[in-house]
Amino acid sequence: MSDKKTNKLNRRTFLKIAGAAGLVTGAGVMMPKDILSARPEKGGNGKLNFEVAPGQLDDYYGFWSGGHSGEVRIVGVPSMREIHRIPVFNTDVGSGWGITNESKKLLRGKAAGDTHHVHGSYVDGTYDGKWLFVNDKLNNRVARIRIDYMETDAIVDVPNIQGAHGLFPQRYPKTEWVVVNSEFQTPVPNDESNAKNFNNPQEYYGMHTIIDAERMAVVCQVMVDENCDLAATDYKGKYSMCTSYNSEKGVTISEMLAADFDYLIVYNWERIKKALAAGKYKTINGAKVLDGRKGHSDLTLRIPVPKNPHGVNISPDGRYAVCCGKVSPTVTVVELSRLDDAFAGKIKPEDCIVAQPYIGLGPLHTTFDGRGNAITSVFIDSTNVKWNIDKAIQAEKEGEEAKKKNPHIVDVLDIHYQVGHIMATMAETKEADGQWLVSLNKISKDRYINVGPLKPENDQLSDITGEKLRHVHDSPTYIEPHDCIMVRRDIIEPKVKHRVEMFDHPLAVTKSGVERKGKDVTIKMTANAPLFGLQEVKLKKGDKVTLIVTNHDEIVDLSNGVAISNYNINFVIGPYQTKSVTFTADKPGVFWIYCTNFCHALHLEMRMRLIVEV
Ligand code: RUQ
Ligand code: CA
Repeated sequence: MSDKKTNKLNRRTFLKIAGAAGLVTGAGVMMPKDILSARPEKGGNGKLNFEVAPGQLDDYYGFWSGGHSGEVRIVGVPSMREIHRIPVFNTDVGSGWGITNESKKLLRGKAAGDTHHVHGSYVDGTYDGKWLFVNDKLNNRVARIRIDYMETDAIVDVPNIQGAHGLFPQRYPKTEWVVVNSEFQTPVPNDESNAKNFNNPQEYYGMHTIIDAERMAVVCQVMVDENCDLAATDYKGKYSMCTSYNSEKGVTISEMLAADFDYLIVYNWERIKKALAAGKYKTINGAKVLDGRKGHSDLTLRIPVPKNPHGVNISPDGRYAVCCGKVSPTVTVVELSRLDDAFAGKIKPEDCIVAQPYIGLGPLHTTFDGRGNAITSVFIDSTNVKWNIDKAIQAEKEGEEAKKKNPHIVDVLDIHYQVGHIMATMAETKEADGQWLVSLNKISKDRYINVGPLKPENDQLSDITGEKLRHVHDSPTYIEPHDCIMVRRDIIEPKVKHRVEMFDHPLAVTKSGVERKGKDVTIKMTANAPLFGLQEVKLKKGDKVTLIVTNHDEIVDLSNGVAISNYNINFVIGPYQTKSVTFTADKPGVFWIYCTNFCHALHLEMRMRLIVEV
């Protein structure tokens, strides 16, 4: 193997020749997809073509939260093919997430999580294709994913909260803040210094936390008596909000259901900024905590909503917040232009409500088609209900008789079964385009071949371009997608790189070698299929070893795996990527380091010895 280049696969040789001929450039690589991607014309009128034929590409990037798998997934829409997984709050042996030093530095010892809400960063009310943000309900963190590499690049721990749930980025003028809610109330602080309140639920509080998107650090927390469930921001950069279902401060189900009303709580950003500037906060566990409690504060406004409400979603024209009643069969429509007057005390909070139409049993979340219609998921009925916002408001004006006829209901679609979130394409932006709807159903029962007691969830795709919702496709998903967004391909695709910038990683290796300082050994190594930059490394038992590997292969889609036999180490590096691991060479013997990610006709020969001497 004197000249490894002569041993490359034919395709690679071709690509290299093509590169020399100028077809492959540093700036952009011509991929076969540019030739094959054209999908047939959009159908419309309820006749969209959902088939993505071999070689064709999807029209939308779907970003799915993976629930208690702790990850984020990329799903192509409308094919519903799972295209990629982005590890976040989990351990992923496929990529080495939770194994490499780079990922461990972000995870700080917590490689388990529970993601619920993925949202993109915004400029002027629509996605800018820069970041995704996702919550971890388990360990109370927020992660940021950089879209160019589709990798988690920052994780912030949020103090003073539990049940980090609803998350939403600022939509206007751009995402500087991201809000995250605490679904569970706890003592604040929740440690021995406050032990007197452990058994006193009246002294448990919720928090609406504001995070700086650029720095990924907590800006402040607004403390409230209630719990803070789902989150939303308006389209003007003035308000964020949360639903609360436990205004009772209950600690049992029956206590949490005692009241007929809970709240949509609105947070006034201008007043929050002023209170911060005026120093009106207490610093608790490093976070500036503002008092947003009823009767203590002008930072918050409470709009009463029946009963144990869940989702809150803003219509794409920025006019309405739609709150789902969950235990009430209604949704509550709040007109956002009235909030200024309500905060100024000119009208009562409940005067912001402009409609409260009947939807069905167990309304949870609402999405929008951008043509004045809302679609609400109804858990107990197992339906997606399409309804017209203007008609609901009109009937409310006309009174009870008009309301009884339910003039707002456009269509009711049965789903299979028990829907949580639903989302339409681009629906959380001002560019909602009303093409596709995904119903993230919690239960699949009989929809797939039986795989044992633990069955997949069932994501159902509907064409929403016509008057009626047209269900076209079922897609099983691994436990458990909670929520998703679907972003037009032209927003995301130009931002996504085929290879990383090699020197983004400060330790990128250009020359292989071993450095020793006493018992500390650093192995620097290149990988270029089918060769590691070293053929063997000799260690002494007890050495503390850091192995840094950089993939030097310039070919797009040529990744290398680095696995150390019997040392429980395995990670993968994409083109120009660097990752490192640190371990103690505690087992003497000969251990093969080998490539796990098929890379070459001589992939199996891509291995080297680690010799741990006594
Ligand atoms: S919640 S089923 Cu975690 Cu988004 Cu509503
Ligand atoms: Ca309640």
